[in-house]
Amino acid sequence: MPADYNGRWEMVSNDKFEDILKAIDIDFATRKIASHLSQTKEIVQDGDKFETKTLSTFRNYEVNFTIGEEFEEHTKGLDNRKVMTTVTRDGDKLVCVQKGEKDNRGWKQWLEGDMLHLEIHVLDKVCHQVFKKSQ
Ligand code: VLZ
Repeated sequence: MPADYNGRWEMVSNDKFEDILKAIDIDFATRKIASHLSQTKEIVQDGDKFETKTLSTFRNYEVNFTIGEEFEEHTKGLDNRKVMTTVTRDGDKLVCVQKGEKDNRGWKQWLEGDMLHLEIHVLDKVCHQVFKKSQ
């Protein structure tokens, strides 16, 4: 049985998110707001298909993907770039590569008990977020 990411996940920590925002050229004022937001993840997973929503009081971000299928991701409301995105599995981990203007861009997501971990990386910056299952 692959890891089950279905559900609603509430942010409990967000380490160095502002570094990521800076690395993707988000302006100072937006960074100050965005880095203090509590984010909620809503994930609907059906086999290899994922529908994900990252929600906050300031902005929401939605992205849907199928494991192993490259697609063009428009980072709407973030840095508004187009990247070529592929999400694969490494055991129970999801590993995302976002090819585009910014090198080494992507994220990894995994479960530890009822916690969801997300590590976001761009250039030499790494952010670590933890979410707790709420539904
Ligand atoms: O996560 O792609 O969980 O499948 C932040 C929105 C979204 C609120 C971050 C802040 C996206 C707005 C992270 C800042 C300007 C992401 C994937 C893995 C989604």
